[in-house]
Amino acid sequence: FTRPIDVGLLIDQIDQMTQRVIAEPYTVLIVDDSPLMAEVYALALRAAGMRVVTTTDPLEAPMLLAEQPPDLILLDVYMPGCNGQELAAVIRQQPENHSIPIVFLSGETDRSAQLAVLAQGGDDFLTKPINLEHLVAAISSRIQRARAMRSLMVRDSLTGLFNHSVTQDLLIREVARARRSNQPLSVVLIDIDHFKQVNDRYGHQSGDRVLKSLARLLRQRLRATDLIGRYGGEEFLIVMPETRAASAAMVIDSLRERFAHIEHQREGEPLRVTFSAGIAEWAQGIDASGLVEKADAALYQAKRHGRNQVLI
Ligand code: GH3
Ligand code: MG
Ligand code: MG
Ligand code: MG
Repeated sequence: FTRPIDVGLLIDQIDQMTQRVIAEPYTVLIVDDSPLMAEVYALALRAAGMRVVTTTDPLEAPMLLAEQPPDLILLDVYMPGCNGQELAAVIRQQPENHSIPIVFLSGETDRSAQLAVLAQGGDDFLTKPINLEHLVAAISSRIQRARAMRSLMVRDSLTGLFNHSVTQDLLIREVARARRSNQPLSVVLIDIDHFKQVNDRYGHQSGDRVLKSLARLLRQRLRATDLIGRYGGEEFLIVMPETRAASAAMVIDSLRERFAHIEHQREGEPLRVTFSAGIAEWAQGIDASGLVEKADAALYQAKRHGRNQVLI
């Protein structure tokens, strides 16, 4: 080669490509008492690449929502048993459903009736008969914005990992789940070694690149069910459900080794960085903050014993 390959840039590009490819298809829940209408809308949305679940029974909707929260709910207004307006109010009672857009689709053309329905937590009111292209466009743009908004609220902008407060919420949820299911749960606290020196010697931008590359490594190598958060500046918290501390330690130690070998600097001085990690396993009587404290104590020991190591 006459020119060295810019590995960092290449990985960034591949990362962006795969993120685009593995981006989840939009999912829509259609609630309409007419099976024919439900199927017509579903066909149009599926043709546009969306995943669609339909039900003609409004009473079934809350259960479907709990099973798999959709990106958007397309809701008929006049249905026997429970109308769309009542259903929207019920859906909005659940905090986890607050950010799901609800779009009403109905033959109702009376303005004040439409507004009354929207007041129950709807985001838009489309009228039947509707042009299917219009339906697809209206739904995709709603979902696109809802996803962007959600991502802004839950993700750290530098690394794309969960931000501090979301990580904490997820940990609390997982501790409750472990308590209920009596399954093991491990928490890992990672802290980059001598990171201040990295910034001082190589500049803040290089430091940022190191943070991104660690985030990328964690995302690529951990399980889809592991929750990865940027807990502080150069601290990462990983929640590993159904995992014992010993197996968490094995996984994290192999990541530690892999990370330590990454050549971060592209030109000028070579730059290698290490991290230390502390691990704690949930046990009866420990809450989320107690678990983080235990992981932090193990991390402190790892630092004290010379860094670049993983301790339980
Ligand atoms: P130790 O091995 O004991 O953890 O030493 P350390 O230098 O990593 O620890 P310290 O807490 O003293 O320094 C953390 C540094 O992380 C200081 C801060 O400037 C840097 N930092 C925090 N957030 C960011 C960031 O977003 N980007 C960059 N480049 N640096 C950051
Ligand atoms: Mg109807
Ligand atoms: Mg630190
Ligand atoms: Mg540090």
